[in-house]
Amino acid sequence: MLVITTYSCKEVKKDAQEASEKVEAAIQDVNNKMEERTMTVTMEPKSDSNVKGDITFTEKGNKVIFTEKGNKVIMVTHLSGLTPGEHAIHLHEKGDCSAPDGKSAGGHWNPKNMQHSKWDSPKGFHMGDIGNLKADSEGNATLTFETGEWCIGCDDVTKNIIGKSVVVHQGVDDFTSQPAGDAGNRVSCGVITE
Ligand SMILES: [Cu+2]
Ligand SMILES: [Zn+2]
Repeated sequence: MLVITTYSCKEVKKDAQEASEKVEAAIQDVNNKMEERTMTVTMEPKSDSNVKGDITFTEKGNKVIFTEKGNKVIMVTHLSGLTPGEHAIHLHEKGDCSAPDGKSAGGHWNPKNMQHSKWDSPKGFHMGDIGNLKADSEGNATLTFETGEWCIGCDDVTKNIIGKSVVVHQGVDDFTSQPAGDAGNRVSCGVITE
């Protein structure tokens, strides 16, 4: 009896071991199919400012489980040369930062024809209405923003951020004034290109 018990105990352990190896292999398989795209946008000074830095956009998701619809884009912004305090940051509709005042970037990216507002406002908002970031006493600012409403290079024109630009303003976005939150001069601009 004792021998049999020991034997079946070993069998159970072996089965458990095999099962956990199978689970690990399945997880590995899913991870291999995880989609991750990263791109960096260089922010250049505009309107005679010194505001520069870079922004990375990373799309993370899983085509197998969540399909592309469940993907998220994470935006990490690092800027220097700002005046201390809050500054508006948006995605604008044209991927053109050539004008010295940044106006070549056009208005806010608004593919769904909504009013300007705060991100996630129930009244609607522009797809470019990221909001404000805060610079410290040295003029440095960091902002991490994450959303499932954007994609990097997908077919949905209401989500695809490629070909748009990032604009940082001298002033604060009041989330109310139309069409752009009364945020003042454009002090930094960068084009989102593949
Ligand atoms: Cu703007
Ligand atoms: Zn807006």
